[in-house]
Amino acid sequence: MTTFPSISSLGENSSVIQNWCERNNYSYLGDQGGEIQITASYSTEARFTYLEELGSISDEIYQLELSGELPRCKVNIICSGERALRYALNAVSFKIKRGEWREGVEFDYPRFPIRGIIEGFYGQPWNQEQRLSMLSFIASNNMNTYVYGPKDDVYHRERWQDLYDEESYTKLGDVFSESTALGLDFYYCIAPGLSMRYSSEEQFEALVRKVRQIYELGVKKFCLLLDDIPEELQHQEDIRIYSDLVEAHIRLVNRFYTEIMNWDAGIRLVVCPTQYWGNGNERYISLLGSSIHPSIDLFWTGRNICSPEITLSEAAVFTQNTYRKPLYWDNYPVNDVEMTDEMHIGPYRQRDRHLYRFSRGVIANGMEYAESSKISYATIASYLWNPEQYDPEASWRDALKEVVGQSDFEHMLQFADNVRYSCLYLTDSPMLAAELTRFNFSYFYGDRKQAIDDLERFVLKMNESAAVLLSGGMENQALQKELKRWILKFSVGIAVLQDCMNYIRSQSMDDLMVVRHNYELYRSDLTYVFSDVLSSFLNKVLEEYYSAK
Ligand code: LTM
Repeated sequence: MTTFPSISSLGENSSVIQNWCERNNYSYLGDQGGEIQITASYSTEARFTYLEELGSISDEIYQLELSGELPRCKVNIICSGERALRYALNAVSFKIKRGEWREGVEFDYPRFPIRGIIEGFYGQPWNQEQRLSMLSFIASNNMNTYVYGPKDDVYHRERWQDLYDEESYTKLGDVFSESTALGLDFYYCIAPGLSMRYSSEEQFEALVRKVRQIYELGVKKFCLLLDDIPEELQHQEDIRIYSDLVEAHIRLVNRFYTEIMNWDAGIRLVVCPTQYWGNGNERYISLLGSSIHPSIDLFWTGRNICSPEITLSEAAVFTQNTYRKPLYWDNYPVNDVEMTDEMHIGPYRQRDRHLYRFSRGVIANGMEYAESSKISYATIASYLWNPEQYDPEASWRDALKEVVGQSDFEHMLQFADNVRYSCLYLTDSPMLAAELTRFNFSYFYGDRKQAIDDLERFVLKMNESAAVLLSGGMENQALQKELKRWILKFSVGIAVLQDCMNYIRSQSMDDLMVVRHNYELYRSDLTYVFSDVLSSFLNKVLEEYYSAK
């Protein structure tokens, strides 16, 4: 375990610094005696409150001045407020952990205004421990929003009219309090669309009563989710009153918004439309966008449910038709429904570097595997902070180190490099693919024995990593448990590769039979690892492409 330097701080913001230290495993020694002496002040000067680039007011800007060398040094922070102070402290911590401490001054701020995650997947919702750990993780990665909307929390969707029971209500309250303590915005989502009769006064009142229960916890940010429901009106009473679904939704959203704004002018509402993906100029989304209150944000997943890329022109079409910038509900790393054989731990990609100028922000939908989600979430956080400088590979390595721990990093990298496939990246295994390309070339045009030796060495290294990851001794036990299914498939794939090496070396038909037999076993397990990189090679082996003749 790394030991971090102790911290002291001077000034009126010491309680925030102390709180941050306690949550981030730094020992806090009061106003003197710490190895790092921090002084922090809030400023209302324009450069700390106004982002010219976005033409908006911000409370997330900081300046950090580092003097001296670790472990004895001084840090002077000037910032726009408490949130910005936390980001400055996170920056100090990153520098310590990554060994990047340099004397000097830096000024920084996030590019996307809304940067967060949604627990919005189908499947087992995170348990309370996972949820609280996730809040702390995203806060330490400079995100600012957590959205609660697990499809399988019955009170959120199926039994949307029922008030929370005492136990669930207390837990939700704790999640809200913890979010607030960490400087995160907490959004509560309600999803009445599976059964709601839009024309019913009684059901509208039930919706308001339910949301009021959450408001009484202190929550002021809500989402009305109308995704994944019938696209046509279902109830005869509604069909009689409304010409179509969008008319019912416009009426519902505006009425609901007016109602909750009467409670409190500080309330914010986000709506997830029934048509939440596409070009952004279709009839439903254009009518909804042009008819609901301009302060309501709209969730949008891009051109697809899981969009391979998000471009500026797509964002512009959405804005032209809905009169607001999209708030992206990005379906990555989620792996529910048809994606349950995949594990999405690769880096975030293919979102335009300038998207922050054309959108309200990004909320990334997680996997039910909380620890594994943290790997891609860390890369998303770094993209959202500064997309113009975002480097997916560098950020991914940092993320692996952070989530997996330094001691298991190299082994995890060997594995994770073969588990990158998703809608953002339709291939996999770049290291193995490069190794196989080298093998092919030198097998046919170079030194055949050397080619076999080199590939075998690479396979042995992967095998060693698989053995360590399966041994049960990883620092992050929860992660190991979640990934076990994929690590097992990885090790089966490696075993078949080893069979191939035996056959290529011996050229014996018996060895080829072993490859054939084990390849069938490998193929019968649908757990997705290696994408088609390994199977393309195995098919060639079975076609006797590497016959010595
Ligand atoms: O994406 C949206 C708006 N809704 C659902 C999500 O709840 C689900 O997790 C993803 C991925 O399957 N797809 C959806 O349609």
